Amino acid sequence: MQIVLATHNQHKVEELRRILEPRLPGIEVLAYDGPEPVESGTSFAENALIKARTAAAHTGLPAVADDSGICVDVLGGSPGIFSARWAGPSKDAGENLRLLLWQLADIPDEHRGAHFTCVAALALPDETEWHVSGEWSGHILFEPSGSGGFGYDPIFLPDGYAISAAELTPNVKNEQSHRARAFEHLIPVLETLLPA
Ligand code: ITT
Repeated sequence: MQIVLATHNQHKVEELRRILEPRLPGIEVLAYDGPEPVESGTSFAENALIKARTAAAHTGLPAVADDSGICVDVLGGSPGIFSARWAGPSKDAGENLRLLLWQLADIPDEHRGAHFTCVAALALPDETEWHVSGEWSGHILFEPSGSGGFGYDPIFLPDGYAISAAELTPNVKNEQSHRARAFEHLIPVLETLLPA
């Protein structure tokens, strides 16, 4: 059985392969290279479903998508679904996190709470759909630290850790993250719906 990962973000592909492949023996996880869907939804769930539906329709295979982002308490949950393009359409991770740090420059540590959210969606070619979510709580640092991970990881201090998400090993991030938590809920669905 094959499933397709409906993302153009190579970092997500790597993390999702590491999360899914050991748990789904017999299921081949393919990368998606079809048209990029327009993320016109107003929630993580809507956008995740748009991506999964688009890839399922294009490939004729079950498609799994991830819509994710960082939600900062003092910004009312922003950047949220706009995380990838927070500083503009180029999706430049460095510019995104510099803008966020600038916006939080005067905010003291105790008010820098934030969480990552991930909604994982599954769409089958017969139009059956499913979505589940996961969160990862922490704080926004005052400056970037670490070179692992991607996106906002260098400025995210996960609860329970004294190092940024970009300083965690991939194994630890892939056990703890919003993505790990969302897909932990999707794996039983995949096991039930998709014969190996
Ligand atoms: P696809 O839509 O093709 O999947 P994308 O990167 O545009 O790729 P999203 O619209 O879901 O995906 O935006 C996710 C953004 O949220 C991502 O680009 C990062 O800026 C941020 N993000 C999500 N998960 C993250 C993680 O684990 N670590 C750091 N930043 C993350």
